[in-house]
Amino acid sequence: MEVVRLGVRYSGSSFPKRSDVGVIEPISFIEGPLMPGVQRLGPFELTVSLDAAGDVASYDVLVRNRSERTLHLESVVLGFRWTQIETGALRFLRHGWQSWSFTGARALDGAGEPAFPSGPWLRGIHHSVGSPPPDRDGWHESDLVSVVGGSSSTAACLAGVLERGVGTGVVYLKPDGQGVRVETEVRFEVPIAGGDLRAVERIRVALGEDPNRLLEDYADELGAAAGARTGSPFQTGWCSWYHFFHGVREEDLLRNLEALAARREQIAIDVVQLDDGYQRAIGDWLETSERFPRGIAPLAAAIRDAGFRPGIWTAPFCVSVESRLHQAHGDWLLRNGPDPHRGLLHPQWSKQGWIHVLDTSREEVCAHLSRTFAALVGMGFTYLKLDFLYTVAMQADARDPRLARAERLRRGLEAVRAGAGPDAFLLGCGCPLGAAVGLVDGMRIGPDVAPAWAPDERSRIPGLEPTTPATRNAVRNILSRAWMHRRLWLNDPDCLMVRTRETALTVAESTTLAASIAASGGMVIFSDDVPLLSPSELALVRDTIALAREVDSGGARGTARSIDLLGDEFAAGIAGHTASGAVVARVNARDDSREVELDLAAIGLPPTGLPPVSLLGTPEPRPGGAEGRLRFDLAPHQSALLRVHRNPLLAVFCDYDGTFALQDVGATLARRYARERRDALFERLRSGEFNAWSYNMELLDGLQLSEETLDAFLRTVEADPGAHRLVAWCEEHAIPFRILSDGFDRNLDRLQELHGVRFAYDANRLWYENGSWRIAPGHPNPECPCGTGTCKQARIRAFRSVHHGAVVVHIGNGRVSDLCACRAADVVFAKDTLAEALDREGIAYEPFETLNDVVEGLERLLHKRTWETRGEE
Ligand code: 9PG
Repeated sequence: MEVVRLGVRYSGSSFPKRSDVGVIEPISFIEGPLMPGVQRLGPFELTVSLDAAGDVASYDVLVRNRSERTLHLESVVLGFRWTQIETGALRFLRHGWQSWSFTGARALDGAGEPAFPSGPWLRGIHHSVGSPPPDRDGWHESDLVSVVGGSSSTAACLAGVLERGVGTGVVYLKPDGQGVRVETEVRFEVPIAGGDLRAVERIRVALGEDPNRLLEDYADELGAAAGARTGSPFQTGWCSWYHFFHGVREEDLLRNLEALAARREQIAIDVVQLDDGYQRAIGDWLETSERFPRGIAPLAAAIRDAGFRPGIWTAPFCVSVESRLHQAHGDWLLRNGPDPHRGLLHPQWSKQGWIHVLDTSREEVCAHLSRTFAALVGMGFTYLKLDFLYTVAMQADARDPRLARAERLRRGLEAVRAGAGPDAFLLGCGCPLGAAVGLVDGMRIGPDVAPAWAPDERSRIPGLEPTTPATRNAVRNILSRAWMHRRLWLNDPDCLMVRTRETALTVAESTTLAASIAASGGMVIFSDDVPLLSPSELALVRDTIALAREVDSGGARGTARSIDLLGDEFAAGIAGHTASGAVVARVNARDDSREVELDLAAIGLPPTGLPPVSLLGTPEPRPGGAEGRLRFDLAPHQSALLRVHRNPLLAVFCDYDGTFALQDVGATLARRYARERRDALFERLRSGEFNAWSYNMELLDGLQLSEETLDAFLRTVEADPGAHRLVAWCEEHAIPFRILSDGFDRNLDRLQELHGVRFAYDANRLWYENGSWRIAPGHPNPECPCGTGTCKQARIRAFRSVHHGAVVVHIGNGRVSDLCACRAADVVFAKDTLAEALDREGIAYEPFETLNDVVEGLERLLHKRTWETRGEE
């Protein structure tokens, strides 16, 4: 990697004009060499520090206006040249500015970024700049980050901006002889007073072999620096938008709520989210249209009483002229010279079509946002979909021009968060990606899906084809932005739709959507009219949820990787890895039938002797010649989804209550909140009149314990001092780790979030209905005398049947469910009543006090096992 130049784009006039094509005039560009230390460039002094380690270099730059006048600071440029390319045509990841923007691979040809066929205002909706600077002619452009590589080599180069909500990063690239010019440009677009200093967002340049790996490492650094919120539980839900659209009525929501409650056995989801269509006007989020005559507060209550989490859509920064907000505070808007700024054109939202945007550089606007979201959360809406967020970060005039565009977004989101509180789930949508890290819990990572594969020809706007609502467009971004998941937030791939009526999607197409979501491990929110779904369609929702959850629980950070990310506009597929295998989608995004290949070894899945299993009814593979190579015949837009197993040396199963956590959640709650019943029932359990699950049903089903009281109790539960280390140790050694619990999913989800740890688990189900507990067994086994809701032995046997040769470890403390597990395990770590029971039965075990002791025991076991396995070869 060569360093080329350091440049500043600025204007000597403190209030330069942005021309109607979005270009600042008069503008100057000055440059010097890029090197650590202090240098003067025109009226600026720049201080560069470099932190280089191996194949990664990080640059921090400070810009100071050393003149006495206020200047306009447009951007700071760092230029490099990458020369280590081996062979093959160059391709790069074109990453888009906001959620909906195109993200896919392109050829790094000499033509540069294709000219945008519509005007700069429209271009500015999906690109961080409406018009690129004229000197960027012939350069390719990527927002935030890019990675470039040779199509037939294994060398790749990443350049990315570690945005912190001030500057907006763009990466420019162009071929240059035998190399590639790679430049980052951090845009401020703010006045800088004489003597003032601005810190440029850190720049990361890295070389490596695998584009996915480079992006993951970049996202790790960005997430850590920006305090990314990555610990929310796996999200499942239903959304009104993609069936009812703007026409949604209260009765549609209530009918679906009822249908969801009636089908809870088949599909267990958490969130029920009302989308666009309920509000009185854009901007008036607390008032409803005539289709919601009772307002939204009773809906939140109905959703909650039915046992779901209430969710609602807003476009927090958008304002229509019809709104009361506009009437009362027409002066709160971003402007464009004399006119209010236009954030979008939406004839269904406003007669005049144009939608205006709140100016979050005003304190009173932020206070209004906080109040609005406090009110929504107060009603019970704790899942908040925040849409059209890009509008506040477009090029526009704010009351305080010193606030950069990204800062306007950040201020606005901070105000929403302040009102909504730390526990609300904020979902960004239509949101510039870099600036939102650390504020949102989930993020839409692609264009809208639609009940059609391709964009509607009739509403075609030149330049917007890759971003308009279309399932094809959504799938493309699911495949290309997998690396963000649980590094920056939880990825929202947009809604699953499985219906076969009232849709133009074929079964192959909706299954491709399902397969891409499943293998990505992202959120699963579905959007169909539930009463219309057939049993097989419901099964597709259920299976997609189960598979995505499995991938999501495969690691603390996202484990899904694009297959051949740079090979074509669409990646070839996506592989969601876990320590015990992978869920792999191979996608044919093309419009013709094709025979496609999948090289399992190339995606890190060595052969195990067990054939891969086709999922979601997708095509079976054929052997593809060499070992580990598979072939599929795929129809247009069809995918194959496979489960591939691994053969780990060890597998670790662990009890939760009293083992992973110090307290026993269920037992403590029962003693505290149902003392008398508990004592009586416990006697009957002891005498053998009840089995463990009937005891749970009698005691806990219908338990009147408010969600707030439960949460307050869960906050007091402590993890074993070695718990984090145990999970990390297993992840580091690619050893499957799974909690087997006769407790409840809802509590385990919350405790993972509270403890900042993530694991896969099997457990029983718990939800709230009308304020009381409802429970259902997770994995009962009528054949087993354990009588629990989740038979641990059966779970272990199921694992063993597809992972031959693994030494299975169980860790536990209880004499019922854990004793059952021990009968299927090879090695047992035990304490408390489990240890006593094993003593009585003469079963060998290793005693332990904390999970730190267990890690040491596992360390010895792995050592021995590695040695033995090598010996056998
Ligand atoms: C509600 C919808 C849904 C959806 C959001 C967002 O480019 N466009 O014209 C465009 C229109 C709508 C849109 C996205 C893009 O959808 O992503 O989930 O909430 O708003 O109006």
